[in-house]
Amino acid sequence: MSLPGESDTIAAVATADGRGGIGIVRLSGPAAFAIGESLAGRTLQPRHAHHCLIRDGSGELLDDGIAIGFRGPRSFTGEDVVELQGHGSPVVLQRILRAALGLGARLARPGEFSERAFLNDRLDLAQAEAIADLIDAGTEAAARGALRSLQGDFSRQVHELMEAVTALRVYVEAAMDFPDEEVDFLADGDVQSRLVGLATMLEAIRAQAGQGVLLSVGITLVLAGAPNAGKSSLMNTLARRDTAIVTAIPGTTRDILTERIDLDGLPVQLLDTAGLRSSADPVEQEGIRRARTEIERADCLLLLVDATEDMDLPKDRLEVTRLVGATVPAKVILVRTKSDLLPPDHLSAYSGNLPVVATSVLTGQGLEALKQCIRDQVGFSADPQTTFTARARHLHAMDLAADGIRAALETLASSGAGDLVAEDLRITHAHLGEIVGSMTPDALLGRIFSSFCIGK
Ligand SMILES: Nc1nc2c(ncn2[C@@H]2O[C@H](COP(=O)(O)OP(=O)(O)OP(=O)(O)O)[C@@H](O)[C@H]2O)c(=O)[nH]1
Ligand SMILES: [Mg+2]
Repeated sequence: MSLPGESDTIAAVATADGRGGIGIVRLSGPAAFAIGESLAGRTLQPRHAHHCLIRDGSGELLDDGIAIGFRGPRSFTGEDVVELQGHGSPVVLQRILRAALGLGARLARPGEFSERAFLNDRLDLAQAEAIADLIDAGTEAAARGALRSLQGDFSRQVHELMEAVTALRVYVEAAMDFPDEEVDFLADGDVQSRLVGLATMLEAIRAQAGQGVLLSVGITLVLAGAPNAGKSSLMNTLARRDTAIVTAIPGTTRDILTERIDLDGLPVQLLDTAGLRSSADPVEQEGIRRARTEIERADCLLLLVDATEDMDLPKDRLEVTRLVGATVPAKVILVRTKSDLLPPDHLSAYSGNLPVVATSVLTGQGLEALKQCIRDQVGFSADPQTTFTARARHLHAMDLAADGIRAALETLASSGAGDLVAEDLRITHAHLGEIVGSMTPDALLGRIFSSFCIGK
């Protein structure tokens, strides 16, 4: 990983692959202005848009565009940055990029612009990750949440907690400077109640971040059941598209079909699968095998049963597992389909302990209830006004931080040794620091930024 101030100049196409109205080649590093000015054929006044003819090192005209320079540290990366806006043709942009490389720039690694912004303290790590989440946002709510993280809503709460941990550690360490009073000092209940306060604060942020992970990552929802149960019909209705073929012939769907849908802010990857039954047809067998693989990977499983023939409904998860012939780690919802075919109130009572919803794609009955049931089952209750996006690695760090606080409470109760309590708090602080990047090992940073795309 390069160090701030010592870096070479990097370049990449910053806009998406493919054709567009405009495309941008971005340069960052000590030679950004020299290279940018050479390409633009003129001096660049910082923060001014200059119309220019973009030429390569040998003077060949590449495009007619705009150049804008930003002097560090007041730039995205904190270094000198130049952006060349040309026409959005992959060929033109590659030629401009090649010309920049010919003038001494190096091709940026994935995420390297964001990495430099982080190393130069323009962003903390959670904010840098929010850039990737914003670009990848699958729903409007996810985009809003990522923007909140980028603005620092999440980081601020983590920093507040870190400060509270440090304050308590200083307090405990101060007590150790007065050995005669240490025991009384730690035993008077103040440290304990502050530790409990920290645990409560952490739990609240953890809960919010958990919603944030659902918001950015979303869930995989698998539709499964016997042939003809109405899986493909429900898929098409939820996706509002005629993705899957629907016929009255059992065994219509064989491949896995997927759609991304926005379930009131929750990004959902919806999978339609082959109807489960024993079949001699090798094509259908393969479809059923794939269906079972997806069932085992799902976050939430909708088990569809035709309401007109639902005599044998599974009572619990164990029976579901037997019925679908696969392990089911997911939350399960029983969906009794085609309820329009039964006279009102003719649906037999259900005596099992699985959540159950009766639906009809013809009348729309039960569809809102089903969506609500899915949100409840996966625990999605994000407030669209306040939720920020987060990642699984943040939750993990918070769990380790919570372990640290728990250990401090136990130490206090058992030995009352101030130095051990202080050490538990130091560990807690370090885990929280991993979220915002103040204590993050290089290897982890490398992994995080390399998952970004080039030009980000
Ligand atoms: N009346 C009524 N018919 C439905 C409903 N949903 C599905 N059907 C009918 O049931 C039949 C099977 O529907 P599909 O959606 O193809 O069922 P599937 O579970 O995907 O079937 P396979 O792909 O064969 O496993 C079709 O004739 C549908 O029109 C419903 O809510 N009401
Ligand atoms: Mg089908």
